[in-house]
Amino acid sequence: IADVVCLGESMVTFRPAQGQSGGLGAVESFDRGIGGAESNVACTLARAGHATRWVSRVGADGFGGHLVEEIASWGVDTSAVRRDPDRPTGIYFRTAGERSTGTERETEAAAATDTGPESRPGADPDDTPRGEVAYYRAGSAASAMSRENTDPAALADTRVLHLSGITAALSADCLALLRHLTAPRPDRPLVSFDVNYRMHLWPDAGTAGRTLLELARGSDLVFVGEDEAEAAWGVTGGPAAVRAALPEPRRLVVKQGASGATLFERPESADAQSESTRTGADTVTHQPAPTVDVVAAVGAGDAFAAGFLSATLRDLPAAQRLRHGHLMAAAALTVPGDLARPYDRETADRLTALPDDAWA
Ligand code: KDG
Repeated sequence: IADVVCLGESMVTFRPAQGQSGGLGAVESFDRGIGGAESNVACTLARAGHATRWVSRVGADGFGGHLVEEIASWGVDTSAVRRDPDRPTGIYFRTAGERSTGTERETEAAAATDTGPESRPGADPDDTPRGEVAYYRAGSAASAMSRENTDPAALADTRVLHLSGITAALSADCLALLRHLTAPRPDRPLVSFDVNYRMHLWPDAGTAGRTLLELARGSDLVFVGEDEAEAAWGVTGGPAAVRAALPEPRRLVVKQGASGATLFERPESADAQSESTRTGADTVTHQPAPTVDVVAAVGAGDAFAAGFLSATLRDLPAAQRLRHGHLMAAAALTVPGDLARPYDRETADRLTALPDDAWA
C-alpha cells in the first residue's frame, strides 16, 4: 500500500535560460524542467522517504517519456501512468518574474500560496512578481484522464489520495473523475485536496468557484491560500472566515503567505454537519513562516502540501505539521524551478523543533 497517491497533469516546462530576461516575447532561449502540481507533491514526498505513486497520462512523445523518467528518478512509482498515442504531452513556458525589491513580504505572500498570477483578480499575468505564463495543454494526454481509463486499484491502494483543483479544469472527463474520487465511499483513502485555482484554465470565475467549493467539501484535508479563497469564493476576513465558508473537511489549512498558515482540525468523531462543528469544535493552530530570500514562487504551495502530508503521515502534532509544510516551501522558494531537494528528515525534525523565537 502506498503512503500517498497523487493524480494530475504534469508538463514539461521552459523557463528563461540564465541571463535572459523580460517577457516571453523577449526571451530567446529556455531551460527545460518539469512541472505539475500533483507530481511536485509526489516527488517531494518520495524524496522525504514516503511510498508515493503518481497517476496520470502523458503523450507517446519524447516529452512524455522525459516526464515519466524524471518523476521516477525522484523515487515515485510511475507504473500507473499511461501513454496516449493520440494526444500530446502538455508543456508550458514561464518567465521568472521580478526578484523581491523592497516588497519582499508581498513577493513571499504570493509565493507561499502559490496560486499563480492568473488567480489574482484583475492582475495582468505579465506584470506580477510571478512572471508570465503560457500553457500549451488544451487537448493534452492528461486532459483525457477519465474514470474509464484510470486504474481504480492504483487510486485506492493508498493511505492518502492527493488531488488538486487544476485537474477539475482540464476537461469534463477529468472533472467527473474528481467528483467520483471526492464522493463518499466505504474504505475511501484520506482525500487531500489543494484548491490550486488557476483562473486561465476555467471558462469563468463563477464556474471555478462553485466547482472548487464542491470538490473541497467532499475532501478530508484541504489546502487553500487566503488570497485564493477570496479570488475563488469572495471570502474575506481571514482564516476563520474561510473556515466558516468551508466547514465540511475535517482538516483545513489556510495559507497566509509570509505571515504563515492556520490549521483548523476537528476531532475524528465530530460530525461535519452538526451545529456544534460549525460553531467551533475545531482546534485552531497557527504557525508563522520563516523568512526566505525568494528566487521563484513556483512549486512552493506543492512543497508545503508535501511537508504537511509527510508530517501528517508520521502523526506529528499540528504545529509540527505546519512547520514541515513551511520548511519544504522555503526550499522550493529558493530554487528557480518547481522542485527543490527537500531537507532530510533529521534536519527537518531538528529545524521544526526550534523554539518559537528561533523558528520565525
Ligand atoms: O504548482 C506549480 C504548478 O503551477 C506548475 O507546475 C504547473 O501544475 C501546474 C499548473 O497547472 O499550473
